[in-house]
Amino acid sequence: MTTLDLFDDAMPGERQRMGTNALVLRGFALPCVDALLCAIDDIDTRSPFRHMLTPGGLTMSVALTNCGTLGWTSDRHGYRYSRVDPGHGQPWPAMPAVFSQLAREAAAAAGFSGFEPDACLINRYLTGSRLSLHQDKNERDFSAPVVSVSLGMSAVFLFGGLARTDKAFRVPLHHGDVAVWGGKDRLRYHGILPLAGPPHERLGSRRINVTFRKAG
Ligand code: MD3
Ligand code: FE
Repeated sequence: MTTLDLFDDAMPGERQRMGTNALVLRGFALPCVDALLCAIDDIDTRSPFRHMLTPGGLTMSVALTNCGTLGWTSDRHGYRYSRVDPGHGQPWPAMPAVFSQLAREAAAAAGFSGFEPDACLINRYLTGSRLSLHQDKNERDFSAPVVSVSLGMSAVFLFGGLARTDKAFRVPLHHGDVAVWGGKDRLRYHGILPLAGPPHERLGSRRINVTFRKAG
């Protein structure tokens, strides 16, 4: 099987189930990509992408920024949500309306009505960047879903189980795809394989992932 075969299975408009409460909405964000990219540029000027340190003292290969009331941060003391950008001590940029509307609509399309995220993490991958297998456990309320939007280069998402050692399966994520995780699937281990493959026509050798959560 070639890489192309792997990335061939997704057509805009398709809904692919990954678990009982986990769904990929193929191409769901395509109609608002221009507005999303414009808003991300604006956020980057006020709270620039940066590589954070893990509690273990390693520099993350993924660069990140945030918008919304609460932003996810990491340093030697651990992972936490913060109301201010630790780079300059000011609040994170407000969540643009195009972001919150997309998150609400995608959550509703997946069966989670009334999703009002207060946290939006924006991850930037370059070729070779990866996110090792982890759980998202820093949020207060696990009953709200997580909504994520993929932009730019395609990536291979690893979707494991509730234990780190459970076998993980691979799900390709493409430009414009939106994924929604709720219920028990919300606490499954997951990660992103090292970014590889051809550059994206619009974003070059970059992948941007925008993740919405109810953190507070
Ligand atoms: C599955 N981000 O920021 S998509 C993260 O593409 C993160 O940047 C990846 O994992 C990325 O924490 C993966 C989003 C994602 C987020 C939360 C999840 C997938 C999830 C929680 C449970 C299961
Ligand atoms: Fe995660």
